Amino acid sequence: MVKEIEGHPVSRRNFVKGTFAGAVAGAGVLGGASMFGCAPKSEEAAAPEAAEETIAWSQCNVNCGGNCVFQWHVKDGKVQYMESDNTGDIDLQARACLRGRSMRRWLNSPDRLLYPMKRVGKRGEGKFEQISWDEAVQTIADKLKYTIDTYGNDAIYVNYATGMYSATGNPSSRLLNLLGGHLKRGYDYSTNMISAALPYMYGEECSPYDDVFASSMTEAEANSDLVVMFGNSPAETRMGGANIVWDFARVREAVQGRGGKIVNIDYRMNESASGHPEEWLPIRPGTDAALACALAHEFIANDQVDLDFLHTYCVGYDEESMPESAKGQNKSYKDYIMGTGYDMVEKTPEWAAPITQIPADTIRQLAADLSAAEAPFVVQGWGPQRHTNGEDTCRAICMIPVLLGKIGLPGTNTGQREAEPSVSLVGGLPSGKNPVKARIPCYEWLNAVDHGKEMTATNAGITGVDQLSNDIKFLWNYAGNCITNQHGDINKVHEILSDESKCEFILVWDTVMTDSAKYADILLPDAMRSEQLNMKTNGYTEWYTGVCVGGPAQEAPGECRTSYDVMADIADKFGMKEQFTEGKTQEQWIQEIYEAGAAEDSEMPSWDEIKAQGLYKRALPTAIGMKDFRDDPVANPLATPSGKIEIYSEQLAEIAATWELEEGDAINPIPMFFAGFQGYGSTTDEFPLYCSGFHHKSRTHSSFGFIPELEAVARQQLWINPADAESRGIASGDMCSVKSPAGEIRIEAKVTSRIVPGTVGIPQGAWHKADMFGDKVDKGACVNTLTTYRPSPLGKGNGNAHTMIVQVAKA
Ligand SMILES: Nc1nc2c(c(=O)[nH]1)N[C@H]1C(S)=C(S)[C@@H](COP(=O)(O)OP(=O)(O)OC[C@H]3O[C@@H](n4cnc5c(=O)[nH]c(N)nc54)[C@H](O)[C@@H]3O)O[C@H]1N2
Ligand SMILES: Nc1nc2c(c(=O)[nH]1)N[C@H]1C(S)=C(S)[C@@H](COP(=O)(O)OP(=O)(O)OC[C@H]3O[C@@H](n4cnc5c(=O)[nH]c(N)nc54)[C@H](O)[C@@H]3O)O[C@H]1N2
Ligand code: SF4
Ligand SMILES: [Mo]
Repeated sequence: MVKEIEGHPVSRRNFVKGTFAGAVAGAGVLGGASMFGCAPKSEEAAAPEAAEETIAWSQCNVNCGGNCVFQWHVKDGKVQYMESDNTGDIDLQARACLRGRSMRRWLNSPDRLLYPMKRVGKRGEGKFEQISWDEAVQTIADKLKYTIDTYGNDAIYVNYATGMYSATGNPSSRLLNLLGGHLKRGYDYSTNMISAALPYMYGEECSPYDDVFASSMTEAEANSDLVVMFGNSPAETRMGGANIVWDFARVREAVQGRGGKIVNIDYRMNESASGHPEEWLPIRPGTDAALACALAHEFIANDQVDLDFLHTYCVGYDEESMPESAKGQNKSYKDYIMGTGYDMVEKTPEWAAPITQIPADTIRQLAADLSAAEAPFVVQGWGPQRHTNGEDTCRAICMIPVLLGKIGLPGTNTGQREAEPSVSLVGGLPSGKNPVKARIPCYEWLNAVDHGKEMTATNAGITGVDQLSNDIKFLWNYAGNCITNQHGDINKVHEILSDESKCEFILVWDTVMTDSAKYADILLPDAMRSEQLNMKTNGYTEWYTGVCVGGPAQEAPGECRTSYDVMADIADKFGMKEQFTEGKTQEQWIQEIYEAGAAEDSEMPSWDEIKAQGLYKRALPTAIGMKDFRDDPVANPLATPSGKIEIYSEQLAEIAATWELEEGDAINPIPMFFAGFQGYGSTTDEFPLYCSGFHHKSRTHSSFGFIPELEAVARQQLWINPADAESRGIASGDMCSVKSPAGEIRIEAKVTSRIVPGTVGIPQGAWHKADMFGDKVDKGACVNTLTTYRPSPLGKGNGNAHTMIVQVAKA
């Protein structure tokens, strides 16, 4: 007997047995819930011959945070069509967006990799030859052994890769740790700058993915009267039912319903503001800190700061609250803003207007609205921090609620991204212990290939050791496209990886022939998660926590195998198969991992029950960031040296004094406006336009980028303002050349006043398509052909991902 579980009908069974209609009857009515790809259920046709069908549950395992639910309808061993989540409360349905709904096209794509291959052309040329699994496994084992014997385990590096999230998803570390470990990696490509900087202000436990330091959107919905969003577009980056786009629609309704408003600050009118143009506050990219400083100026000049809060909860606002080491030097935040310290420039709205392109009066109005709001909910996406000055920008935005003392209270937020609680119901395959001490910031891998042994703690943010003792010689790349496409400066990557004496061996393991795959020495085909038993707890939705178990829906094509089995075979070459598998199949591991999770949580169904019902989920409570600290700062201090919010960080001052930085870079102890490399003021006659990026609806990064139907829905286009287009004779639909100091792309123009003049915008993740042995012009319009490889000052991250200078011409 399957027990009654909240949000899930008891009648669900794996086998539909002709009761198809009855089985979904408990699913609820979906009226009006069709926004952003969450299609109403009525659009999903019932199976014509339901009696012969089975349902296999699975999930979308790419990295957009949703992990939305699939119900594959299977007949004769082949997927017929997909239904998404139609179970339980309609507010808790993890319904797939259009990308997830195109997953069948991925599974059945003619572009699938079908067998192991070895490279026969030059790196980057894309010429491969089929080999046997045994040859592939033997070659990898031989190269691993050679690398370990010749250089040591710290010459092996597992590249950052986010293509596939699943409980048994990526056992690479488990395997390599058995062999003595591998060079470690820190940060990620999503949040590198904010992850590096914000802990200096809010404490080292502060994570960009939690509900302790950030409030949930549901809190804004319940209590806020003003939502101010910096570079945050849930309608693009948090699509699908398992994400917050639906909640965001409810936030708007609730906030406006109580007479409040939404302000969406972005260099383009993003999809979240589209249809609500009055909400858009256009800003030049990379200048949010200048806006934040001018707002601060207004709060201070008009006596609107919460001095009690600043003196009780914070360090460094004014002279009185400065740490001893920095007293008497005019180094406080207030000194910076009011022009009595640092650059001695007063950060008035008139100062900020030409930098931000926002009129001074508009800045004054926003300051007045913020200080008048009872519960301002200030929230930043990760767009503003993905800039060369992102480390200052993210802290500068957080200063807004700090100055107003609107933190830890109902309806407020800390200035971070909305909470993304990782309430994992189940864990993953244990990865064991990695004995290698050295760790590099993940974006530094290319430098570590090129000149790893020169990299130190103070010139490259190396931790664990003072200096690397090896260059990277073996690059292991599973389920990622960050060798080229998603990294930065693809032309530079090509140059460094072409020299086979540097990185001697590259393993790429994917499901399709990506641009990164062209650099592989051995290229392995993977079975998709819908082609094996899959289990995944919820993504980073704040809505619900859940777990989905099911599959395979159909057999993997060609010679595709599960990576677990292949890694067990690699372990076998070292006589370590038993240690790798512990005598268990992948299925047995999944059951064990599930049962360990269920043992901790009395509400979770049993293994037999979850196998029968596929999905278990429940709502999460709303969160108010830093509530405990606000309630009692003595009992619940922050994990900063002072236990308080550090507006001035002595640790950052120390780093600034001791690290070796690239010319023009800076690390600042207080959050300042600092233009950054290729930022404001850096355009030239040759490159007179700013250029920035954004995450696009038709792809998850480069994933789904080969599916023509999705490209047709939301095309890869250059956003350009009419003022910039007309002077260049460019009309919508024209093919353009975009050149940066790093490279050149071809892209179709979208002439629109939805972007600020002087800046062009390019959706990130398009597939790089260039003749790397010819003109290198990228006809696929990958933004990373244009980015310069320059790790950010503090976190050594991909700040350049959204900061570029370019010229545009009709091609
Ligand atoms: N300029 C610029 N660059 C960026 C960004 C930006 O905004 N601007 N964004 C950055 C961010 S935030 C991120 S997270 C990274 C993401 O970069 P990546 O982690 O490289 O993400 P994807 O491009 O989605 O690549 C995932 C790969 O996994 C493969 N894959 C999917 N399923 C499976 C599977 O089951 N098995 C295997 N073996 N492979 C599978 C897909 O085919 C795809 O090639 O990109 C970063 N790069
Ligand atoms: N559809 C889709 N969804 C995704 C992904 C995807 O590739 N496609 N990727 C997923 C992943 S791994 C991540 S990390 C997240 C990324 O989530 P984010 O990092 O938040 O996404 P971005 O699109 O880079 O930036 C958000 C918004 O900031 C704007 N922006 C860029 N620079 C600036 C700036 O300097 N100032 C201001 N005010 N605005 C700016 C952009 O135009 C965009 O509208 O999205 C996730 N969701
Ligand atoms: S791409 Fe993201 S939102 Fe779309 S179905 Fe997959 S997990 Fe859900
Ligand atoms: Mo990301």
